[in-house]
Amino acid sequence: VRLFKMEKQADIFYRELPKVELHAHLNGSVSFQTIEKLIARKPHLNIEHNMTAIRNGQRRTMDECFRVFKVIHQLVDTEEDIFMVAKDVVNEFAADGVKYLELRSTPREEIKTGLTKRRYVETVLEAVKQCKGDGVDIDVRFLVAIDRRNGTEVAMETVKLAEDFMLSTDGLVVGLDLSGDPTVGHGRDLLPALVRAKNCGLKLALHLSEVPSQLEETELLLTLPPDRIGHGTFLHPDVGGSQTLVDAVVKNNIPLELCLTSNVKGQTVPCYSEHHFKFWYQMGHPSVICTDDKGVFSTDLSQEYELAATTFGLSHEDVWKLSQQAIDSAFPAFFKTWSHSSSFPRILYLKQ
Ligand code: 6MZ
Repeated sequence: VRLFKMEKQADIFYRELPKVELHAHLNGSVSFQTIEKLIARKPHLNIEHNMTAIRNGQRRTMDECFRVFKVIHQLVDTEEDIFMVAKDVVNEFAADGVKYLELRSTPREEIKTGLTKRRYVETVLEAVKQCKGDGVDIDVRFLVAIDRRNGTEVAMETVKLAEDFMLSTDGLVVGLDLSGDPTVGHGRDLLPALVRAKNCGLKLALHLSEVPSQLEETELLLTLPPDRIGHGTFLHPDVGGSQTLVDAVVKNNIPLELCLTSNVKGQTVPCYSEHHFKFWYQMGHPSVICTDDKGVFSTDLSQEYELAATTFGLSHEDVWKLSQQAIDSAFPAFFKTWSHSSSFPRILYLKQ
């Protein structure tokens, strides 16, 4: 049992560092403890822990990673499940020192349980509000996700849903995510939905160039342009991307959400030292360390910062700066005040 729990905790500096998480998929972030509660609710599914998490040292193909999400979706298929999962995830990020979180999730309907996409989003937002009411020390916003495999029509419906929520939920819904298995579907079919989202004021966080075969799609989607890029693993020329793509990202100053453990365990990056964080960070381009799926990849944001620091030789001061700059890539506009308390820094945000 212990093997599937967090295998190692990050050093105290990284845990106490105030952090900003901008790329976290709700159902990929479900912890060992929450999975245990879900399995107890649904013993008939015969799901075991090793089907929902990839331990340290293990690797999976992307296809296998996407099968893991399907297993988790089986476990999370009622309003009660979603509420519990969202509350647990928000509490866990807060316990890890995350002060600002942009959570993303794909609205799902489940005929069997009567779950609708609208209730799905409402339930996540209710959980977020309850955490706030409970005094959990974290500020949360939500991105509605489009799963690329579901095609044009569903993408457009999802944008309309996100638009409704953006207009009616006190600023909690701030944007749209494009994610899902990168080997399935093509961005050109989703372009009308993304254009609509942009025109109505939703911010766009798009998974781009997560696998090598997406050059043409990336070129097309960069014309929007997106407000942030998820992964962007194959953008730069050394890994088969192109200088034109890099130039477009730099010219538009589009921050990258970079997820070290996810990319290494999912085998799109061969090892930590070859992670594209190095390329973008050295260039001084906005690079934000994120977890992607902290449950599935058995990690947390503190560990991701520690990994980046040990792999690329970052000092505590560099790490502090990296974490501080992440807030500039958040979707809402903030006035920031960062202050140092006696031994550890604190972060305060004031909404503009
Ligand atoms: C692309 C990913 C992903 O939406 O049910 N997702 N999409 N690349 C990744 N890298 C590993 N990790 C997660 O959370 C799970 C869903 O998030 C997307 C997939 O669509 C997955 O089904 P939600 O909360």
